[in-house]
Amino acid sequence: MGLPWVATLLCVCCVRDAAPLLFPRDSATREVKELNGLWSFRADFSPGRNAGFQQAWFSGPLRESGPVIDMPVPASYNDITQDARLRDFVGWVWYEKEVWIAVRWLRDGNTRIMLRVGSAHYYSVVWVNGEKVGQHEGGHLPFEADIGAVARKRNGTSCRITIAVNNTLDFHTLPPGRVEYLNHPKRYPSGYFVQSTHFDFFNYAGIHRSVLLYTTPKVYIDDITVVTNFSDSTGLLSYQVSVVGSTRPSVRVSLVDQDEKCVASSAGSSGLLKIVNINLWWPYLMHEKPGYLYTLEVQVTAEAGNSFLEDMYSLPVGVRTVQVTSTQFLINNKPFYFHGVNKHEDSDIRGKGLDWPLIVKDFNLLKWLGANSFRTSHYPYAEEVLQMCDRHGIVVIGESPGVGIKDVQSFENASLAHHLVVMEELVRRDKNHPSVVMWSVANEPAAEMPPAGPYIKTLVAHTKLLDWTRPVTFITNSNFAMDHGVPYVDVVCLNSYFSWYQDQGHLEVISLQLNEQFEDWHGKYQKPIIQSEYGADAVPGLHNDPPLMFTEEYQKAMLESYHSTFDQKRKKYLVGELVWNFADFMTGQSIMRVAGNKKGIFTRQRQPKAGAYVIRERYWRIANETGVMPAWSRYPCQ
Ligand code: BDP
Repeated sequence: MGLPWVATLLCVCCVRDAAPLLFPRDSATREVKELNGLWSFRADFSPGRNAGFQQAWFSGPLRESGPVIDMPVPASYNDITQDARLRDFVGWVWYEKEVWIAVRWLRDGNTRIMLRVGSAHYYSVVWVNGEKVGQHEGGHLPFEADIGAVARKRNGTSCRITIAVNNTLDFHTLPPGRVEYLNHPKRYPSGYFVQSTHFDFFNYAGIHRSVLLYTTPKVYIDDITVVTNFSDSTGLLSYQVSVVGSTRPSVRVSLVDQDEKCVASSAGSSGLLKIVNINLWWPYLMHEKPGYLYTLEVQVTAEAGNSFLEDMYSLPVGVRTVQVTSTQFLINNKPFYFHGVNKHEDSDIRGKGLDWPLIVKDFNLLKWLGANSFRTSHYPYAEEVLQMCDRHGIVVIGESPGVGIKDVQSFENASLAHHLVVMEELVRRDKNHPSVVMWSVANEPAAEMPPAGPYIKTLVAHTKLLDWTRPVTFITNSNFAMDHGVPYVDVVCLNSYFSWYQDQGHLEVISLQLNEQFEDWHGKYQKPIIQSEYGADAVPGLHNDPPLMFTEEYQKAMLESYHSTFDQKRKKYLVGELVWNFADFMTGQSIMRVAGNKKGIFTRQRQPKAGAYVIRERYWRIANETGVMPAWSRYPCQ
């Protein structure tokens, strides 16, 4: 049986808007207005989930279509109400907000008025005053629409913004999923369906990041690309500025240091800046001043008709290099060891909604742990998080939402085509972040299936075309003899759960199996390796000595067993270890999970479990051993 709301989805797929490039920032020529707060909300509970489209809920105020409730933005909608139907809802939900647009924005025909959604999961359609202005496929990445023309039709009155969001996943979405109708009349009511996925984190949905309006002049800085290098104490920054709205813009750039001194400048839409006595961007715990950022100030002027237009944008930039050898990962030509974590965007009540207190708390915990890195498992995180990483020197492996690609249909061309677009959106969004040192195109695809070979090969090649400066990988958990994807990566990233998913309870097998794992993969590929996941569930407060599965003692003992083998391989080709997971997180309901995945070394409320103390001791010890750590940061002086 077909899914009516998927049909709706297909027809809006035909047109796609360009994804935004630059993070919206205020400047002398740009204004930003946040639309966060309470929105009106209505889930479409109709059997086909398509009443909203049939009855055109976008054409008038949402409250006139039926009952609406308050919904905070940004937040997932799932845990906000007491309605069980909404928690596990699949289909279209509708958001609406009335907003005022400043008259000066409307009256100035040389001002572009952009509506930008930081992310909405999974498929979105946007209307302003009942007119469709855009749509976007994929959660976790921003999209925007120029709403100037529509807004100006109603000069001086408020604007009604309607956003319909659908969380339905199918074989070709990213991540993939599946809606199954259960047609057994004695066991399920008629029309009953469920959505299933091959990933364990809960498929939170809604508007997850800020919605905002921002302006630019009609001639505007559309994109900036920065590539950095250095030679001795001279930094090199090559830049490219793309301007839209004028064929002959005049572009000036200047690089300003943290003392607000201009250290280099140039004219022209591309060029090379030389910075004497460069302050390189260094990871946390690798230098006295980690995360050093300059500001690239870009100014564009152009004549447009009878007007003289000007646009300005300030981009934080860090100067650093990344390289990979057969045994090392180098940052600024020095061996870098990832002692880090995997995370999720996840918290109670908010789900995947952007939450500043949580973000800052997590950075404080990362520093407390002595962690220098994380992977954005299993999707791109908010840009605000990457900006924090840039400033604090936390190194990032930026991952696409390519998680749970397990069915053969999900390797078909339709999936690949979308996956390539997502990599384009991701690289365009994050290419200028010095903290991002590697791209991960997928997590644990079924890499032993033959179609995985060409699929991963194409993805990696495409990503390298988009960005030749960073290594590219995907995360594998397949058998080294059967994996079809690893030949194409720069760094081998391995997930393994010895004594957990196999040999349950047998901690004594870890060192043998882990040693085998490393020797097999390095022997075959001669590439550096990162242990990209390992860990054990621990129910906080559950204890047993000797260690039993699910106790804090077991988590601690498992981590320690892995660590002794890591210490041997670290001297050879192991370039990183990322524990699974930083914090407990919500999952779909199953007998495998006790109210979520408990492999966090912190609870979901960010309280340390026994594993956190093991990791903390270890990471500070590793950082101390590198010998480049500043005195102020020596454990336990934090
Ligand atoms: C790995 C997945 C991760 C899961 C983890 C687990 O990459 O997303 O949460 O297993 O089972 O295979 O805890």
